[in-house]
Amino acid sequence: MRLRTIDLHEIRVRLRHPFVTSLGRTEARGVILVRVEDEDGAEGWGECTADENPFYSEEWVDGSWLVLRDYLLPLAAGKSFSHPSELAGLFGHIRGHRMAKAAVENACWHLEAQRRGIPLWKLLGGTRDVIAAGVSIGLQPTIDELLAKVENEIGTGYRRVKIKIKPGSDRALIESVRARFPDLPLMADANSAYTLADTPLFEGLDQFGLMMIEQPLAHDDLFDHATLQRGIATPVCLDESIVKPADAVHAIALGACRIINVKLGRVGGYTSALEIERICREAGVPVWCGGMLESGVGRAHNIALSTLEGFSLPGDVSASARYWEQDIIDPPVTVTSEGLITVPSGPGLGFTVDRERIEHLTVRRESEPV
Ligand code: OSB
Ligand code: MG
Repeated sequence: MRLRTIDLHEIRVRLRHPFVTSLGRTEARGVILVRVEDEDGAEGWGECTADENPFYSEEWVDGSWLVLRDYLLPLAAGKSFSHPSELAGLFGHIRGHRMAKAAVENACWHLEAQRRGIPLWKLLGGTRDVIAAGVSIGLQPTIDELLAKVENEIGTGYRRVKIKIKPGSDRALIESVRARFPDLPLMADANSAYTLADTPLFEGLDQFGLMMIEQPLAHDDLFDHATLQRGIATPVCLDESIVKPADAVHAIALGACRIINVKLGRVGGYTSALEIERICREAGVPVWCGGMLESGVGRAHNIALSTLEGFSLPGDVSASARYWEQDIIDPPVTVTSEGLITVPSGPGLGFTVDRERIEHLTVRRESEPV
């Protein structure tokens, strides 16, 4: 493929419901979409999963926009590639900015699948034609509202529920959900809100049979997570701490976690995500696909990633309707009453990207023609 054009669109979309975590509150998202087109007119789409603020990671929408506009687009435009994995090497001398890099690299994977006329998930080496969906439920104003949300999601069919916790809103939430739903596959995500001084709290959670506790400690730590994991029975799952394959190697060697959440943006794109999946599969560490409140483009990429063999646990990939009044792909992502997402069999992402809707929502654009 030779990239003839790369376009950036920033769309602004309101969430149907605010999403609250220990990091803050999200009511709307600015989503950067990358569109690549090759000389034959084939196209691919990628989504930058950076949030509006640098709270979950160092990246944020305005910073990603600049690094895309001033570095990544000029580097990639006009270049020829025999495989989309070559993008990772092209961007290698630029430190960090993984969500921005992933948006371009993933768009090129989509483009390559389009060129070959095959589903992207098959190009990736995926083996599932159906994936198990889970939900991530944000902090709610009251425990009763949380219980109602959980009940509603289970009623829709979701197979596993993750709830957000933060200091002061932790044990009581888990205790209440567990008491009401004794057999529910349940987990909690702290988004780095605790320290080793909170070890007694985590010891106390062992009795609730959580599938895992996600990212309890600092976003850039492995060592303290290893100390915590040695002291508790509940598996630790790392999210923020794993941004590249070497982190997965080190986390496993240290015993810092027993499960890893893989997010395409956080780890810098498919090449890195595939490597992490392989490392974990060979070490017997299950992985699952995390979410970043994606629009349809990012959501469709998450479905493709989730078809890989190592993704043996339900992820945070759920229906478009949980987030958006109207998604930017057609059809929107839906979930069966058994909590499953059928992987599309068509070429590329297997969904149509709704150009008209994207134009309507666009608040900023940039184009690198050649
Ligand atoms: O920690 O997994 C997280 C959303 C934004 C940033 C970080 C996280 C999340 C979620 C939501 O948990 C997952 C989703 O529903 O997309
Ligand atoms: Mg998380």
